[in-house]
Amino acid sequence: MTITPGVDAPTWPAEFADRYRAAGHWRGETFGGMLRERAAAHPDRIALIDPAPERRTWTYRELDERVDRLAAGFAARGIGRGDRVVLQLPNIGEFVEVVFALFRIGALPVYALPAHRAAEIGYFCAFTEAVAYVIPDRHAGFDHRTLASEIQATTPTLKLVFVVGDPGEHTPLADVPRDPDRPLPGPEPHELAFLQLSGGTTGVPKLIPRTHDDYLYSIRGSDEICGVTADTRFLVVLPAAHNFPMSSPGWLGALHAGGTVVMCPRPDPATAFPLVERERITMTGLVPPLALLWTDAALTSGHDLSSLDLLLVGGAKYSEQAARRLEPALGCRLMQVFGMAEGLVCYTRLDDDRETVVTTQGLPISPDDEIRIVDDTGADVPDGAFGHLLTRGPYTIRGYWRAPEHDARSFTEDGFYRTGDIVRRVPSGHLVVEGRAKDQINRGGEKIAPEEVENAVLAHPSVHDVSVVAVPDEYLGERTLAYVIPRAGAAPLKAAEIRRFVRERGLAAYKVPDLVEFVPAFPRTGVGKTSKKAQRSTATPKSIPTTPTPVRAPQSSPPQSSPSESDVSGSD
Ligand code: OOB
Repeated sequence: MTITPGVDAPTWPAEFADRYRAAGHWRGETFGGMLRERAAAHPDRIALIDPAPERRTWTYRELDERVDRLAAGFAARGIGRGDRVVLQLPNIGEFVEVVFALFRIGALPVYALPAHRAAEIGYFCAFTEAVAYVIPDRHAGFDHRTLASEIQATTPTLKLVFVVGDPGEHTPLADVPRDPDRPLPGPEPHELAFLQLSGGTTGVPKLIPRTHDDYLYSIRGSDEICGVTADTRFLVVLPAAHNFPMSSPGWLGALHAGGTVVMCPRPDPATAFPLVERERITMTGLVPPLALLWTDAALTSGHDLSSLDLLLVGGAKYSEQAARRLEPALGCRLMQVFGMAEGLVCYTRLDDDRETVVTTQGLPISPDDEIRIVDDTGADVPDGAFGHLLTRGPYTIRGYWRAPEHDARSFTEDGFYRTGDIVRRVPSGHLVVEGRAKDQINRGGEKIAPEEVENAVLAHPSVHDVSVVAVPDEYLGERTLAYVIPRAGAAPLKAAEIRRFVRERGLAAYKVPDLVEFVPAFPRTGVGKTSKKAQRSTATPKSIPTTPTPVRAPQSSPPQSSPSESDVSGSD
């Protein structure tokens, strides 16, 4: 494996890098440079709109200038090239300013989600030796300043906390900008731009190192496939830190094309529909549960959604029945996306026939995306059969950041990423996602590593053992069920106590088990390991209470498991 200094992760061998440059995929551009060019080309176009609480707009010139001033301020406070900065902002204009300011310095944003709490943030700050943490004062009823103080007390590298809003004992972000007195050297295009979080199958999330060259290529490709132009008005509905709303084609795609990005503070139709109407939104991306909600709400909404041209749905399996209902209800075109923060992104195409759009998860972005579909032994399956998806290409990482032991499991010797997804390829080349072989739960697009939740539950003194599995859910696709064996002689346990315990361990709310069942023992495999497969199959409907959803969701097919499913994480 090739390790480039400053990258801290395996990267592409020289012959591949040369090939990707020769093909014109990697063009030697950086994100800082991209914004500069757009600002020079169309300074007065609106780049960014933050509609709440008062509507704020940024032209490309204003955004570029504010980014320069913020970058100069960060640099003056000692943030330098290669430094890590944990970023945990909701969908607000400052998100974009901070990211581009860090890009200009060559410092690396570490993209935390707004839902993350002490366990995740503490880990990101410690593992990445972050020098700074950027937060809102309060968001969704949670005071991020208190969390920041706690983490600072235990993380020696974390010298700076910047707050959007009332800073408390920390530094207001508004005090940071200053006039640039010297040009910043900036990063090289082959260097890292940021660290993205992996969905995760392991006890703690892995970090995904993406370079300017590779990420910009995926964005250019996405723009072309999705028809993003300077007239595109993209609504950021999902958390801006997630790879899907960031780059598929996302807010970076909209800015790359010279379009307009509109931040959406909450994803519900009551918040989003008035914004679609007022800001004449043309494009957005949703996870399947939200697409269901929007589809239903559109039928009775009095809002004018006629500007909406293209809606991308991905992040989890979108049922064919739900896909068929979307276009007529919302009056726009549907595109399915199957992607991963590690790289590979597949889209259905604008000129695909309707059947292909509703029944497949699309084709890879690049002709140089290499796809292998293999059986459990690693041999290629016959055409049309399903198997494990392996991929390698110009925007798929060759290894995680500082995690050689995970790399050995997650990548083949010749550099293919083991996606953990079970797919088949239809004659047109489109992939259909059939299921998953990795020990991961996909809760409406939010990925949960059972091991991370199990570790939290195991810390409870009255718990002898725990196994967390997915149960089908008509709205979210999957929810989490924790099977718990109480410790002999311990006081009787209640499900609510386990849930509270996990929350108090500082895990994000979406990782708290939806259901808890107490059992005397776990089913075992032939070699005596816990059989999650058996546990999944015995999750009975009685253990699945009605999902509290604001509207009645249509019946969607449960995630399929395929005959070749084997648990690559070794839990079966
Ligand atoms: C996106 O990225 P991640 O990193 O949160 O999750 C990746 C995993 C995939 O390996 C697959 O298991 C699942 O999410 N997934 C889908 C899917 N899209 C993602 N499973 C079934 N159908 C789909 N359409 O989720 C992501 C990144 C970029 C664009 C879109 C999604």
